[in-house]
Amino acid sequence: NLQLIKESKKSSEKDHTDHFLNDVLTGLQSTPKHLSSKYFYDKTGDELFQKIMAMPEYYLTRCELDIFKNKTSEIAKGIRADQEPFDLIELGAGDAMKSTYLLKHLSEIGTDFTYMPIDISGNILSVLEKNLKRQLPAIDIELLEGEYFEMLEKAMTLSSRRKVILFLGGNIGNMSRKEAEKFCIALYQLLNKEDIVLIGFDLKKNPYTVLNAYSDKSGITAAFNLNLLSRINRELDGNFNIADFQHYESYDPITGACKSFLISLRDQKVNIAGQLISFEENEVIDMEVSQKFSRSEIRKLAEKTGFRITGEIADSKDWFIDSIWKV
Ligand code: AVJ
Repeated sequence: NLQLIKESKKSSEKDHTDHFLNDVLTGLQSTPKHLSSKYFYDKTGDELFQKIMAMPEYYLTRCELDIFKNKTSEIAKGIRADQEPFDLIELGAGDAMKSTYLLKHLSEIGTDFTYMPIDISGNILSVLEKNLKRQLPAIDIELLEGEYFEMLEKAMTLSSRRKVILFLGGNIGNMSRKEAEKFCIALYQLLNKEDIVLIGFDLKKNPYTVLNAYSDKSGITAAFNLNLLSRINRELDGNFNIADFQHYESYDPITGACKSFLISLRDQKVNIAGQLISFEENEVIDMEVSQKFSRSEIRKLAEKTGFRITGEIADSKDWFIDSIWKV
């Protein structure tokens, strides 16, 4: 009852490297320079992100864990678990630490479903697989390794039941406002009218609380960003000198954009797969956005993209919400 699905191996590994190289070169040849945070998650990146989730400053995971631990039956009711049968698809499942509480609850109440976690990191999916085999050996699982939409389309062909989509952790915050709208519209078009989406949003709060979560004193978030340069060195034959770059975090409490940058500490040239990229001293690479939302911004996003909000589950601090959307 467990299966791993990805594109056929031989062609896909080369395609992934080509795609990665192309994105990196395009991003670093643009003004301003940028890299995509979706590439943070190789094995080292996965390990650093697990360390981030354990940091005292990084409240997001604890808040959403509070929801999944203590409001599990509210979630089950929100996704109408006891109504018609469904399959559960999770976008960016990671190690599935939070969703495991829901999975446990669903199997306890005798729900028949297949769990389909999607993640770009094959490494974290094998961690997830190990955890679930130990904790919930009876559950049907289809591991889907790849990008959100490619694998969502695959999941649609594998499942003949109603769909419940989990998109947790504030992962939607890694998209720009435009990208988030496009994403939600595409999701709406893919789904059927009985399907439900549960999306996690990190709420706007004291700006220091947000800023500290992404600029920890121990330097783990800095290492998480710098690891992408190391990954480029490893996988794309780059020669970044990591010590010549410094992490910088900013938070704009009006727009809710928490942004990560890497600053070039000197004039330098970096070689990536034979291409030279020039950096000026103090030039930055735009690395990641982690968008924070107000409730009215969430409402606008749902309305603009066709969804109807049918519920909202907040943590006890009211810092994070899982919003339930119907097609
Ligand atoms: C995994 C996207 C939810 O944006 O909060 C953590 C990634 N980046 N610290 C986030 C992240 C820096 C995280 N998400």
